[in-house]
Formats: sequence, structure tokens, C-alpha cells
Amino acid sequence: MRLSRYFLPVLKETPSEAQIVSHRYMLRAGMIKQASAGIYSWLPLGFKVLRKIENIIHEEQARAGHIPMLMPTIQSADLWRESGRYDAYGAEMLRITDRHDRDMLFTPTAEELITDIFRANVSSYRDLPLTMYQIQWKFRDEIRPRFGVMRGREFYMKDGYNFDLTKEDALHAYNRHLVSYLRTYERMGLQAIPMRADSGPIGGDDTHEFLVLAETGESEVFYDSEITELKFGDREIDYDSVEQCQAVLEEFTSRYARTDETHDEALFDQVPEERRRTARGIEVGQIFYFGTKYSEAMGATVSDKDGNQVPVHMGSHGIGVSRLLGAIIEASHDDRGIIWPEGVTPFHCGIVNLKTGDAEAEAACDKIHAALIALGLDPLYDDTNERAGAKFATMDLIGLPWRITVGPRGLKNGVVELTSRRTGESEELPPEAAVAKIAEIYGVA
Ligand code: 5CA
Repeated sequence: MRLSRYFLPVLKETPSEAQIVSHRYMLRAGMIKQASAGIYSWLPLGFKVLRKIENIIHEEQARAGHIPMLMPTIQSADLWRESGRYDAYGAEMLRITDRHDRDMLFTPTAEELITDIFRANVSSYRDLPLTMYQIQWKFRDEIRPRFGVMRGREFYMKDGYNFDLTKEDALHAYNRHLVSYLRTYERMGLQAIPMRADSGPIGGDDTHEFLVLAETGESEVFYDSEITELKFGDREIDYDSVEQCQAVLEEFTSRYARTDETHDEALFDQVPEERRRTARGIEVGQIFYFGTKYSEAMGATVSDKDGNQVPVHMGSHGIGVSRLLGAIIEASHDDRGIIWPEGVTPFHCGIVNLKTGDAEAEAACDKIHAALIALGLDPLYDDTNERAGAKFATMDLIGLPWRITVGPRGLKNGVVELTSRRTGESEELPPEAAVAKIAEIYGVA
């Protein structure tokens, strides 16, 4: 993509309404624009990262055997009356009346609608287990929307729902989600720690939140520092294996890690003092097992092996897709801007032409640009007339992990410069070698 043809409305000034770094950088890098309180337009650069995050989630859900689908954002209140949540949800629910005076609402989550789909179509234990999920916009009329996409009113969420015959099966689904979430967040360059939490309006006894440690996090967290040394890495896992999923769950949840909602001082005191940590965290996901809460209320039953009608055991599993952009930036930035992890970067690398108008430099840039595209990569080529300093500042702000700098002086010696955004280190090498290195980094060599 040539920057001269792209839409990247970067801001020089720091917007005064933004209190935390991720919000400031998302506004300054031209990723989002507030439409009204807690509601944002996703400008091209922000939309690109949102899609990357979404794709990682889809890939990891497929790996775990979960089935994608899509439900509407506007739902009928009647379903929510069946579960009792129409009244219980309170002021956070945006209620709408249509032209026929029917009560509708903008979905804050979708346990009711998925349960309705299930009960209309599934009647036998033979069709279980079943896990379906969607990535869809949600609305919660938060009393204090703040920190940009971190606590929005409209936000993008992955919500998955499992249906199982027994509690045991449903707990396997819970464990499977925990494992797949560990992989999902690591692919985004994040360490998200599962912590025992409180279930709130979703209900149920078993629930873990996934927290990214960051000073600006809204939750206070207490944990054993050994937890931060755990990595899921690229281990192969059989998601159908109860034992394998259980083992990962135990490895990642046996040490003390809780949010302030469930913190237990006496238990925490049993952690060796030098390993006790109190910090703040951003909740980027939560998984729930709530048994038959919705299936009983809404009559979602199946016939078991003996022909008895039994309510199914369920859980739901959420990822804050739009919040993740903020969380990743909080975890990965410096005083010049964002530093995107390779897994979610909006463009794979930047190309900066130090001397626009110089025929040789332009030809070299064009060639690098074309070579990267031919490899299936997505570079951003700054072909504008800005000064070199301004071009670097923009590249640093928008946080592309790699930059190739092309100038007449280097070209005389047959080299361009390849710079890492994270370390700031540069090396000089021939243009073809720079392209080959980028290809290798992204695994397309
Ligand atoms: N039905 C369940 C699981 S699908 C559910 O709604 N869970 S939740 O309430 O925990 O939301 C899932 C995730 O959405 C949260 O972990 C959080 O990362 C994100 N989220 C929740 N509220 C907001 C908000 N106001 N703005 C941005 N993200 C949010």
C-alpha cells in the first residue's frame, strides 16, 4: 500500500480526552475516531488490526473444533424474559421499542438466543457435544465508558457456547476453552493469565478471567510470580483428550492467581512471600461453566441413552476482541508509539523513501514494495513528500515492527537499511536481502 493513497489521519497533538497510553496512540495513529461516548468508528489502520485479531481467534477456535456462526445484534425481549435476565440486567441493557411497540434490545451477550436455537434443533444426546461461537458487536450501556476501546459501550466480542450431556463433559469444554485461549493470546504477543474470578450477571460457579498485566488495568490482581514464567508455546494438544486439557489447566491454574473479586488473603499468605505479587490487570476474556441455568429456564433438553429428557449442561466463553487492541498497546509501546507484535501488525513492514523525487530511490522502493507483495506480504510504502524525520515519526507511531529505509547514499553502495521497531537496531544490506529477511520473519520465505 502506498501511503499517498491510504487513509491514515495521524494527529500531531496528544488528544486531551485520552487518559491512558493505548487510547492516546489509537487516536494519534488514526486507528479509531469516537462517534459518541464509548462508540467508535474503526478507521482503516484500526480495522486492519481488528481483523488480524479476529482471524487468529477464528483459527484457534477451528483448531479446538468449535463451529463459527452469527447471531443478530437486535434481539427480542421475550427470550430474555424466559431466562429472567430482562429485568435482572438493569440499566446496562439498551432497550429498544420497534414500530409495533414490541420490546427489543441490543445484545449484551447471547446465552438466550443460542439456547433458543439449540432447543429448536437438537433433541438427542447423540448430537452432543456441540460448541458454537460468533464474533459479533455487543452493546452494554456502561455507566462510565472510558479508556477508548477498553471499556466501550459498543464493543466487539467473541462469544462461544457449549452444550453437553453431563457436567463432566461440560467441564471438559471449559478446560478446552482455557487451553485454546492460552494459545490465542500468545499468538497476539500477549501473556494473559487465567485467574479465578466472579461470574457476575452470566452466572455459574466455575469461571476464570484472563488478565494481561498492565498498570492501567481496571482490576486489582494477586498472584504467585511463578505464573508469569509459564508459556504455552507451540505444543501440540489433542483438544478431544480430557487428560491433556486437564493437565494444561492444572499447570496454568494451580498457583495462586485471583482478581479482587475472589481474593482470599489467608490463601495468598501461603504463597512464599518473595513470590507474592499485587498488580493491575486488563481482563481480555472470561470463561464460564453455569450448568443448567439457561437450559432449565428455557427448556433446552435432550433425550439421554435411557430416553429420559434431561437439561443440557452449558458454559459460555468470551474474548474482548476490540478491547484486545488497547491491551496489546498497553503491553507493547514506548514513548514514540506503538510496537505491534508480528502476529497482529496492520502492515508487515514499512518502506521509507528518504528522497522522494529521486528516480533511483523511487525505483528501488517500487521494487521492494512489489517483491514483498509478490510474497503475499502487506507493506506500507511511505511515498509522500514529507521530511525524513516526519516519515520516521509516523512509522514509529503506527508501530510497524520492521522498516526498510531507502536513500540515494545507501543505494550508491548497493544497500538499504532494515530497522527493528522493538530494539531500534539497524543493519545495512542489499534490497533483496532485506526482502528475504522480512519473508523469513513472517514465515513466507
Ligand atoms: N457471555 C459471556 C461469555 S461469552 C460474557 O459476556 N462474558 S463477559 O461479560 O466477561 O465479556 C467477555 C469479554 O468481553 C470480557 O472478558 C472483556 O474482555 C470484554 N468486554 C466486556 N465488557 C466490555 C466493554 N464494555 N468494552 C470492551 N470490552 C468488554
